[in-house]
Amino acid sequence: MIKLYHYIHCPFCIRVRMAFGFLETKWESRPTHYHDEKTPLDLTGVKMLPIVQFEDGSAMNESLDIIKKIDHKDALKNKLLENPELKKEVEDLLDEFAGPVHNLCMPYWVWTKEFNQESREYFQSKKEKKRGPFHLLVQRRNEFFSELPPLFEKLQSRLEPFYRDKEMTILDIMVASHLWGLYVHPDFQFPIKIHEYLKRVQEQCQFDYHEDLWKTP
Ligand SMILES: N[C@@H](CCC(=O)N[C@@H](CS)C(=O)NCC(=O)O)C(=O)O
Repeated sequence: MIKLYHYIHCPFCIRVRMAFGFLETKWESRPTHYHDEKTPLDLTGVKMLPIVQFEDGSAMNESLDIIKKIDHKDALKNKLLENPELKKEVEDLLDEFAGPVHNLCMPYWVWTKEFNQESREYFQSKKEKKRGPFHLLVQRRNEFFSELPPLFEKLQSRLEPFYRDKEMTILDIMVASHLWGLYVHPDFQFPIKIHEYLKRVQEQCQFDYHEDLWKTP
């Protein structure tokens, strides 16, 4: 069976989990600790997840390449990403979301069951180098939340009801996986149309974020 090495919170890893669900591909889950450098380095030579390992032992990374490879019939319309304008439009939107979403989520993700003390310290020290101390990010959370509404409006204007499409595509996996992390905030409410959109994607992918949470060794 195909094995997926992944971090529970990681949006790129969630992309692959969503694709497996949508494509009804059977897979073996290998939630991996963030400080575990050996596992990814042994598999691909790079400390980066997601990684899939196929039955023949070969392994690959890069979420979009993985999805393209497992989606034999192009059910997710991966070819849409060959349209440079559309690809840029989605990637630009994800880049705009990335700042506030990661500033809001990282200080909370580290306190979920996914992390132990060692992986928490590894993650925090790595991420704080770029973003500054987590406790200061938490203090600024209202500022980060206030950056989200115009981005949600932009996204909403493109939903038909999926991302510029009547059917679910790879673009919805890219968008939904990157927004999913915000559910870590119990007091945060997505605008209803965006919440409904995320639920539509979740249903199509039979996606259960918490399914693997308690499997992290
Ligand atoms: N372009 C890659 C990006 C994957 C990526 O950035 N993964 C992050 C986790 S979200 C990672 O493995 N980081 C390892 C580290 O920073 O130590 C993909 O689409 O798969």
